[in-house]
Amino acid sequence: MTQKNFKRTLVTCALPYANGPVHIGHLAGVYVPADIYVRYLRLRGRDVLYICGSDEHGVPITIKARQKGCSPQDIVDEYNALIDKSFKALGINFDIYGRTSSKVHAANASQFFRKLYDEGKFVTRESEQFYDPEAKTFLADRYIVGTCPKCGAEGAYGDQCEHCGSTLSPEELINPHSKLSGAEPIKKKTTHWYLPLQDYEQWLREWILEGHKEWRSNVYGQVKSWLDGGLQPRAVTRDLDWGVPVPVEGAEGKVLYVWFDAPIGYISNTIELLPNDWEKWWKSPDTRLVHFIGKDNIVFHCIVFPAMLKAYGDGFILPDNVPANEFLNLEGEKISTSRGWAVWAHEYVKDFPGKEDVLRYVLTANAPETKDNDFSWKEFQTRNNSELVAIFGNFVNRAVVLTHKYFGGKVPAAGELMPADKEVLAQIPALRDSLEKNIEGFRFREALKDAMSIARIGNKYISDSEPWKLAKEDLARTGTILNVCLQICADLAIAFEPFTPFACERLVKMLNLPGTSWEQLGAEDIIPAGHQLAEAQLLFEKIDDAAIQVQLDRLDAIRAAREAEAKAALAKQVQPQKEECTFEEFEKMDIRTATVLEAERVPKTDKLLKLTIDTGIDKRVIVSGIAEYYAPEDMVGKQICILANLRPRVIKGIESKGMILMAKQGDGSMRFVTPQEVVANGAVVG
Ligand code: B3M
Ligand code: ZN
Repeated sequence: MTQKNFKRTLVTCALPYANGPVHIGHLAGVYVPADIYVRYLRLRGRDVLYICGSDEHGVPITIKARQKGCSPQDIVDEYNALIDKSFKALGINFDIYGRTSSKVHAANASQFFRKLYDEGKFVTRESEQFYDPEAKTFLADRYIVGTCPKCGAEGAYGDQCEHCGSTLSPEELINPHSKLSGAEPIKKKTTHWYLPLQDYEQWLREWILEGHKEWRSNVYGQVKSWLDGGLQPRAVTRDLDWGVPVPVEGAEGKVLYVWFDAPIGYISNTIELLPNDWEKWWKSPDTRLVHFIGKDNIVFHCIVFPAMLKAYGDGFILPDNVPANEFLNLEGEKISTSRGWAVWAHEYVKDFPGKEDVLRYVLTANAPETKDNDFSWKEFQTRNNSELVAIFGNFVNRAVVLTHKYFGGKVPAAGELMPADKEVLAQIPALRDSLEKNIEGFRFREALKDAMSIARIGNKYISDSEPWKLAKEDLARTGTILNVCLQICADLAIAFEPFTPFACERLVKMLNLPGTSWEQLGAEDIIPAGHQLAEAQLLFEKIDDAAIQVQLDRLDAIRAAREAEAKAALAKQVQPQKEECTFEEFEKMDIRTATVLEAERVPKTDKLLKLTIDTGIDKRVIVSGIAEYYAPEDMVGKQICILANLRPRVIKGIESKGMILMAKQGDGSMRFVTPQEVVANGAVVG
């Protein structure tokens, strides 16, 4: 189905979890592409509804609340406001930015569940879940902590060890205990409701694999592999005290599973916005529903939510397309809210005031539409300086400044057009057609290239025509050239509006236009001769190295802190005890105190020190791999413990008689062992 078969378009954006700010990964993955699409449809005069809102339930929010010592409501209130503000600052203006902690949503999600429950669309299952006997509550995996069985790190969660990244189950944890009370979790029976997804498998195959072959290959492929893998019943309730209560007698302490509740939030937010008119958006075949999401949400938007809508019936429409993006990385590393490795939208807006368009532009230019991609601050600076400033901005500035200089700011008459003029103008309609095809096809990177081609054409035309030279001898020809340039400036104000709305607003003001419409794009006389332009103003400003360095330093500090934390965690890791030995075996070892008399590095090695020591028995040389941890001068005069009767070995040509006893931590770092007080050299350690 194409856009043309529908009377209206309902665009939803994945509801961001209200347990942290939005970052450039969210923007590149979901919100900037969606905004480009909605702005374009509106430019085309299409009837669009643009829905989003905070996803305010789920375990991570309750964990964050515990960490901050506040309520989950406090958490979602804080981040709902911050996220809403961030979107608006970036020109992402939903028709409603709602929230799933709203009363409208609670009522709507409850009735949605209850209808499926009453019509027997769920199956129940009894299972054993971990339960905290002291806090008297069931424990989600994240609420169970213990020692990681893989790396020995403390504080591993029941579902994952954040130190070594291993996926775990609570049963695998060593010494598992509840984050709530510290008690050891016990298993307790609990009943939950499940949506039997397998019952919808054939229908999903027909609807998607047969009916939507036009979906992006990453989406289509993921759906196909889920279906080929066989669908399983999916839990739609959880034992939690934060969420929409399960509206069934005897279900106290149970709430709707966040991924059951959240997609219903799209409908709730529409009801909140249009209480008397929402059904024409959600229940009419004339509405085209498009879900903008990241790839990690494909199964919920292409399988679970459609199955829920199918089960509910009542005429709910299904998504006509789900253009899911892949992931954006940051400076070559995965963006991570929990590890703070991100560029936060609200911080960007503060650090780069007036450059909101630049972020939209760069995130579109390198959008992860078909594969994961990377954001680097250097590329951000380069694209701004060499594309937006040097081409788009520079072209517009020259056209407007020269019109003020030679024609008092009035659009000069377009005399007879030369072949070069016609050739330039003739390229715009084709670029408009390509723009339309690419945006309608959710290929926003390609669409941005089309828009940028218009700027490149204009910039080349004015550079080749050199009106600033021509003006002295042929003002009429100069006027024709500038007239052509100003038409192209108007084209840019239209073509770039979905991508860089703030700059286009300024450009429309500079051209003193009452407004623009998509139909004007590519026309030859958008701005009539004699039209008075407003004063020239820079559309974009260069970004200097210092501003970029501030961002890079911030990331370096995050990386350093993370490495220090990982090193500290590693240092705490304890080697498992070796196998038993007999006292007789121990007695063979002759451990003595000794004092270092001289110390020097072993040439051509990084790790070795040559120590001359007084063992109380004799003076001898020991070669030891401690140069990474001790400078030679720091060792002189120190009292150490040595294994005196270790068979001598030749190391790097030096005979080493004995071994220094070192305390080696999990991260490999070493400290030499020394008596708490100085004792006589040769004292027997045992
Ligand atoms: N809250 C966002 C995420 O998985 C999730 C989307 C819900 S859309 C109904 O990052
Ligand atoms: Zn681990």
